Amino acid sequence: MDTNTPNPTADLPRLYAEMAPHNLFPLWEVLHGLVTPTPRSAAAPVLWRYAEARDFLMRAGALISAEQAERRVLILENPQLPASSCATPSLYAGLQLILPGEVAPCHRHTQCALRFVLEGSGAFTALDGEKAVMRPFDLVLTPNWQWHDHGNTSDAPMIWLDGLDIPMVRFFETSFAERLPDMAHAETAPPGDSLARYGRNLRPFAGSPAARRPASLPLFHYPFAEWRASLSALAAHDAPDPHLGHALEFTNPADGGPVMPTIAAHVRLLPAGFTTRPRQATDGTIFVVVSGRGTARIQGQEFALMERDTFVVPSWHLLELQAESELVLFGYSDRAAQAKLGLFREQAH
Ligand code: GTQ
Repeated sequence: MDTNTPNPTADLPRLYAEMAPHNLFPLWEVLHGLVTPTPRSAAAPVLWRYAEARDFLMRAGALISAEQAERRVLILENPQLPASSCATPSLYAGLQLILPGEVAPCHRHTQCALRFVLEGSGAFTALDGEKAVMRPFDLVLTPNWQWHDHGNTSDAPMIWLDGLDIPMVRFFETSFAERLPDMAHAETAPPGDSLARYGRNLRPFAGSPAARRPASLPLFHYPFAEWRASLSALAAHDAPDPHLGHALEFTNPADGGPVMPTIAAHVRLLPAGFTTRPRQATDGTIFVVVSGRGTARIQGQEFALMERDTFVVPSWHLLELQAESELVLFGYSDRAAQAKLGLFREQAH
């Protein structure tokens, strides 16, 4: 046989083997997996039952203090993303427990966080020394690089969902964090101060003393009582959107955009008996069931929904929601980041 005649079947594998130690690889073998015609999420649809997770969290509560743990949290990890601490490839979710009398010490980091209260009333998150007193299904933000500590001065356990952009910050390799020497930040404003100034379509009158909060993110507490009343008002006279039900996004009053630079959050209400048409979107979303019962069909896979369960709808998976009783959901996703990067897409069917 002529040894000069190319023989790709034998020679290409040899070429690959010889290149590999030089950190060189053939694109044509992997291109279709890199540049896919539509998103192929690595994440799985998954649901965590609140009652089950709560039992484990309370057991942890008997074994380690919030102070010892710094943050006593059970990570909701996607089974298709093992050892990643991710709920979706870009987002983290965890259930945090603070027992009566406990504090979670003050720190700050470049990750953005939201808290969505699941149980308990009267504990606080303090942001740069201003407390937000937390009640069930309140949304509280701790945007990046702002000091925050948590404390429970009530007489019952307090549990909330932590939603953070930990995987995005890890991807960009931009994590910085530090502890305040003190357990708690000194009080800088009375509880509710920012909500009073910015929470009701108001802002400090031009010429008033300089605002204390950063101008780009003045508001950090979105109480359940307020967002729920808005959903009820819509449901009283509007027809639900066929794909979303009645849906409202939480906004940053400074610019009308999503609540944080990377994370967008919204709530939706489906009337009893309503079923949504299938919809898919590029922002893999983490949902919490606030109230009601129903079913989520995620790319054909069915999950029964009960109050305070958490579930993941991965990128570009078809979602159909069915409400047995009036169903109220909270959801957060990386849509804020995707929109800035020109990547967000959705498709209604
Ligand atoms: O409260 O700052 O669930 O830094 C994970 C990392 C909560 C927090 C988490 C965190 C926090």
